Amino acid sequence: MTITRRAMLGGALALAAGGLAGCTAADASGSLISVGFAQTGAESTWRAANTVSLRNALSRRNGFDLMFIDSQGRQENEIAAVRSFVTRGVDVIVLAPMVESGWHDVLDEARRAGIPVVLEDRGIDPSDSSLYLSRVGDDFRREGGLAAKWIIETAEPGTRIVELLGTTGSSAALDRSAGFDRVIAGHGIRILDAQDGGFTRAGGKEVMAAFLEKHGDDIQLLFAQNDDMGLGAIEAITAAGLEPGRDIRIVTIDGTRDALTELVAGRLNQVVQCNPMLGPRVASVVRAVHAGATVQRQYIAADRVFDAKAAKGVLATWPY
Ligand code: GZL
Repeated sequence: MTITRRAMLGGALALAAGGLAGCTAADASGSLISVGFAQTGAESTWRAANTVSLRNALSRRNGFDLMFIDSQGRQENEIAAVRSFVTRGVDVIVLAPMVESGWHDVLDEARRAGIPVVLEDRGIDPSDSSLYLSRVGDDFRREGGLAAKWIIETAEPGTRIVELLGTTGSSAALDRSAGFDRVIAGHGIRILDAQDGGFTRAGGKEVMAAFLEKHGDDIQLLFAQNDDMGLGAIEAITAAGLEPGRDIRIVTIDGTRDALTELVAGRLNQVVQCNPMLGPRVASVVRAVHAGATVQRQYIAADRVFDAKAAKGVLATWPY
């Protein structure tokens, strides 16, 4: 993930200037870069870590004047937040789009106002791709494929699974499903059920309880599209008198500390990382965009997979 040399040099010069001006790294003109950041909400542990990473990186000390709006899980709030940033005339807008659709009008307003948009985390409808300059995030298709790869490597053909899906219409859920379905196809894995658990712990617990009610002992394995839904499912599986990780094996995505802890305890069986620590890269892209430098269309974070042994090795110092 590299930005153009000119942009990096520009950033370095700005940082140097800022350093001389009393620990605030302003831009070349000596002023702060005003950034409006519209976040989806606080639906999961991953989201909380993502918000901390961006707020720390887009700090005053780093040369930014940050306006942060938590959209409380409602797209209408997120659209209103972007519109308010346009009205205020911020220098750059950072958007974590809750779902892929519905962004054309408000992002077109930003374009007409001459305000560049950078996406962080999820993506938007490809037909609107001209309305943002760059996306900083993770490869959701790869994550879904890695979850499926673990299943076909460790489960017999005919294994019966259920899926806890992320927020309907979000690129994270759509692309994880696309990656999972592509890899799992043709291996005789039977998908009994799949339902939106909203990426929340409560949603995972509620939907898993309903799956157990409906399918009972038929369920042999769970794929949860994020850790928090998987952690909620552990509660439901335990309440049903079954042993999570043994009676029902579980693979999740995110790589949060709580999930790695459950992995070591044997209540989860595999965790695919989705790195939330996107702040430093978002800050460098915003700085480059503000300096008029060219940036890549996307910057994809490196993700890895964890089994219990790998989790044990990192847990003591794991950052989120
Ligand atoms: C993925 C992100 C997803 C996480 C969830 O990048 O959009 O949203 O997997 C979070 O935990 O709520």
